[in-house]
Amino acid sequence: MAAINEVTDLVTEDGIAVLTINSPPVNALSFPVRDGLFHGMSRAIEDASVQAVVIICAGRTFIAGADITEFGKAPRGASLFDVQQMIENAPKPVVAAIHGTALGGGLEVALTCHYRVAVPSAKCGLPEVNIGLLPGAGGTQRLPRIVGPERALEMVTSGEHVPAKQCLAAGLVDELTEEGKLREGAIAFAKKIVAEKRPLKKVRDLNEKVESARGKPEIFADFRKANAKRFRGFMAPDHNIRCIEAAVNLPFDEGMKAERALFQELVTGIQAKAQQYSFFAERTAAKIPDVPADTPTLPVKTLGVIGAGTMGGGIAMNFANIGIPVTIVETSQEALDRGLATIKRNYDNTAKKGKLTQAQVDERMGKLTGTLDFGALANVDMVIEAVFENMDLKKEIFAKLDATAKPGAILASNTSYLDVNEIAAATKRPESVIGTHFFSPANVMKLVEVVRGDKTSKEVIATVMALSKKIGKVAVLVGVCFGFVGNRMLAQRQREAQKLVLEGALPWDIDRVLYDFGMPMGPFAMSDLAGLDVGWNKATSKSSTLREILCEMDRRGQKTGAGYYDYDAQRNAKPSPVVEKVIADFASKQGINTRAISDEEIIERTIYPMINEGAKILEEGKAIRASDIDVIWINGYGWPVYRGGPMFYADTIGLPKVLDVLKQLQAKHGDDFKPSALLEKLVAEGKSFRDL
Ligand code: 3H9
Repeated sequence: MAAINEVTDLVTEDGIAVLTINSPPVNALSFPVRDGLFHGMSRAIEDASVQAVVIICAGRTFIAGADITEFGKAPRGASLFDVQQMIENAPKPVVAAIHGTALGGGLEVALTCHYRVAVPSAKCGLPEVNIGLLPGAGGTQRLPRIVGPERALEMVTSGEHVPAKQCLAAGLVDELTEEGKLREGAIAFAKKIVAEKRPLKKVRDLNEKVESARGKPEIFADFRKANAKRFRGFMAPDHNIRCIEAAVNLPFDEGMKAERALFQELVTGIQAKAQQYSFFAERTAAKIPDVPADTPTLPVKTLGVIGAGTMGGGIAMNFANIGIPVTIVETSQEALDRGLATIKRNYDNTAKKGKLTQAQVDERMGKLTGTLDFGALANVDMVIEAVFENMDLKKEIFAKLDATAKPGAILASNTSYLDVNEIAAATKRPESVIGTHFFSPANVMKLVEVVRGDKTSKEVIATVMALSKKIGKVAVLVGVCFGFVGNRMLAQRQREAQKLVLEGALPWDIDRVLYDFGMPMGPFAMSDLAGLDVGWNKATSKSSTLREILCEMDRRGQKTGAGYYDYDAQRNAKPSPVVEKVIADFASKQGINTRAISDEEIIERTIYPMINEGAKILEEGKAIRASDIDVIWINGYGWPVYRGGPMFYADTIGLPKVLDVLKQLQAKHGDDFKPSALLEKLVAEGKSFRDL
């Protein structure tokens, strides 16, 4: 075996050169990998005894893309383009042997090979769009030449990882080899190519599929229209579409030039930076400084959930989905039946969309057991309590759990606000108690705030973080404080939105500004969706807030056909003249003079205090790092990923400006805007949140 460099080696067996890349964790196309490929290929080409070349990877995956950490740095060594030219123009067949995932630049390298083989478990995709980019190494020009422009549009704008069998059907892969025997399979395939004297197939020369789409601009217009909502605010999807258009309308080399120019626009822009930051932020959130990666974890093979309401049911589904049996405890048969029926309905709806088979629905439902017997929790490995937010009730439940659950069982609370230490103190085993704050709907939303109590053990933290990943969630560790990270910051925005309405901005103005900023909906549309009467009490309601007045008028949100907005039968919202009058009357009763409020002020009043609260959270050590806060906002509240999260956004505005605006707002509106000490310090030191 001859080492080409520290991450590649070349060995020739029976006339077939096998060029192996071994660059953990994901064989990304870093400078040494590119160099190794370049020199390995040139050696194999020069060697007259070599009849064909197989490019294969060691470790868990084929090349998973360009090395994202190299973007923005000075180029070094062989470029990806040089490598691809060398492969595509090789005078002997080159076969890509794919396992794991061939993604982005990885698939683009494979597409310059003359043939591709894969194991059945492999997947291929061009996921650049998810990091604000487009495939910039010919992917947008070669892919449609194999799969056709329509399928290519779908693939590059969704970034989906396409299973090998589908790749085979689409012609993206030429042959599947036996699982676990990729090397042997690829060598045998290469020998077959040589024996049969098959041509050196260059994807760039396959023009039939792109040519047949030429002169049909409706393909692109229709696609843009059908996906406008999905692409809202993002730059990358449209740039990807423009590249596929170029593939259809231009000769290959011209199309490559268009791809390059559009790639450059994206890679130098703020959206790509934000989306790449977010990619790494999500992975960094799993790293906890004092809970090292080798911390032992506890086995969680069975779960108990207390409460079959919306949250309890959604939480239970996450575990049933991965085959963990769940015991759901309720206090009344009626509530239990209702909860289980809701879960069944959710699964059935997913099945109707073709995303689950009936057998899968039955299997998952089969993992759920409902009971009224609290004692059924005696043997489970972990319990998640999901009853309503009442400290006395939670303490009572945890005391009972302490008496019931087996030693070492993890006792988790799904509280969204309450003090996990106080809950833990109701047991004699606070080291086993932790918060798992799921977001609603819990079977859909990706975020879990994992709340660390003062006494929570490291094993319990490590277990819950790993388990969250297993059920497909993004977990962020946070400390105990009212509302933890997400809801604590949200409270700032809600307070200001309510105040702004009395000062003259209408609910739909505020919602429009925040929607245009990229949020899924504004605070008033959100209240209407959730129901204005959550936490409202008719008996004690005294028309003392707008919300009370609206609830008293039976305008309780979408469910009553009216809230801040009026709704038609299809739940389409319309600004309400009634509400406008209610607001005007209430403001005048309060002696507030209304005024015109600009969109800019709406952003500053609602978002800057959130940033300030985020800084306080960091100051108090309730979040480990600024990027963790951003992960929470992107995955729990739909903050637009192309703006990177509130803390990243603050850095892009510049902290001196944020501080300055907060000071002005403090002078006008009081200490709700008092800048945090951390923000003052960072500005004084010329630093940003990312420097922390
Ligand atoms: C591109 O290719 C551009 C080209 O079109 C053209 C250029 C001209 N770079 O996710 P995991 C790290 S753009 C650097 O936890 P999994 C990751 O940070 C790229 N590092 O594992 C983590 O590090 P750590 C297009 C990368 O098994 C570790 O690897 N490709 C890269 O759950 C493990 O990652 C993509 O967008 C990278 N490209 O999932 C694919 N990828 O351990 C992005 C990963 O220190 N990657 N790392 O935290 C993925 O989707 C997933 O990582 C993958 C594995 C599915 C591969």
